Amino acid sequence: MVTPTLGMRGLRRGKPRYSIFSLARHALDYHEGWQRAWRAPEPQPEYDAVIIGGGGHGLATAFYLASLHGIRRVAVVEKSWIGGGNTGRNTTIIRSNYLWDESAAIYEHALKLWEGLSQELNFNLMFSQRGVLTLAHSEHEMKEMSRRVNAIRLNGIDSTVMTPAQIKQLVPIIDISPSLRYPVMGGFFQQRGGTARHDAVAWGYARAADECGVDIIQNCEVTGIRQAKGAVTGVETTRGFIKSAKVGCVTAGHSGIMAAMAGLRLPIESRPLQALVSEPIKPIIDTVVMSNAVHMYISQSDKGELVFGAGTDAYNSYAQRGSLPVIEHLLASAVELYPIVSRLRVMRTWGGIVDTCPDASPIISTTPVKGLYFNCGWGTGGFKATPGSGHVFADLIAQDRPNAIAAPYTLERFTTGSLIDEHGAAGVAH
Ligand code: FAD
Ligand code: PYC
Repeated sequence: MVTPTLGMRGLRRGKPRYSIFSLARHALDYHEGWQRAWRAPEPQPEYDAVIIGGGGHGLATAFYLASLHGIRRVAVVEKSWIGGGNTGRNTTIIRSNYLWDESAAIYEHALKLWEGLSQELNFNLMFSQRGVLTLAHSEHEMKEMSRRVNAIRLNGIDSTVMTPAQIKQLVPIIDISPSLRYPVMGGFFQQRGGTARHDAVAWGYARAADECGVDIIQNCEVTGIRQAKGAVTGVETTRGFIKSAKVGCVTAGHSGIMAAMAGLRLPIESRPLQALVSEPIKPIIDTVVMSNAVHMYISQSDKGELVFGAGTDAYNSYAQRGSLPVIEHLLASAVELYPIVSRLRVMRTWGGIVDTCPDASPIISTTPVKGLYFNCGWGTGGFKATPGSGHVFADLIAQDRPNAIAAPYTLERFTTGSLIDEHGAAGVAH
């Protein structure tokens, strides 16, 4: 994978700047003299829109604001480095097999964008439609699976029910013996689902946004949201005040803190979510398998590491790490379902802070403060939504009203009661 400093602008315009010889030369020059893939500008005193949070969602929002809505005086303000939050910490599962129509609309919108995104950004996102299989381990899960697959198909989204024998054929390392604590009784498969390289998503959007004139300002923490007469006027940052009549907040696990800066309270809880990888090995699994009942999922990265994830830790926290019992539980389940795993060593574990709403669906909304918008609450499942989320949020910021896809996700649903309960679809990490 090329690093973001390699400078692929020449390639973007169809004029290759790097031949095989120059790549070889660069392998020896310790990355010296490489062109930056995006600028490192000083914050300007004023922008047409400020996006707080340089994760995938924030960067995508800025890109679509500039490229689709012609709002080019945009800053993305990131307190650390872009992609250093959940965007760079997730397990990269992409799928659109949700239960409710509202969810199908937004996640399928995102999946369709994923399908052309490497081309659109001219950045190899390593998007791989290797399929996502969700296992059923009980009679209850089998019934729930039928309901879910019918709903998914009614929305025109691909989903196939599989028997244990078919699952064994797809995933030879799985143990399907009926004596398991959580026996594999069946599963459903979305072939168009898969994975993508998470930090490439941040880099690809950053480079494309930068090319549209967006200022990406790293190491710049927002410490306050200024408002006057019920409207936002800008943000206080560790690098000074930045004036703007439109501020979009896309800070995932920190959204509650940002809302408090504006005197608002969001129906969100922030919790740690953990994942881990094994040492790298030769390819042994070429799809993604999720087990909601045991809160464990597995895939294999292109580097060969087995990627495992767990459910959330049960307590609220802003620490980007979780507890050992969750990892122990994850590994016990992994060893039981995939016995080969017992012979591997864990290479690293990490955590991110996920922002979860009571219905496990996101918030894409205006707020009582004019010009202040929130895009958050993606919880354990927002990576897959990145392009769709940025696309509809840019539209909301530009038009000051949600489009048809975003409309069900405004804050009003918490007063009207029109919740979109997706705990089941988000199940594996809950
Ligand atoms: P982030 O990438 O977290 O970006 C928010 C940014 O805001 C951060 O960079 C942060 O530094 C910045 N910020 C915060 N406060 C401030 C401030 N005051 N000033 C300036 N900047 C600020 N989703 C899936 O779809 N599939 C998966 O397989 C999956 N697996 C996951 C596994 C784990 C272990 C975790 C933690 C999450 C997983 N998710 C998954 C969820 C997914 O990662 C998130 O929903 C998604 O990445 C959120 O993207 P974002 O851009 O909104 O947030
Ligand atoms: O949303 O598919 C998902 C997911 C899997 C693991 C974490 N989130």
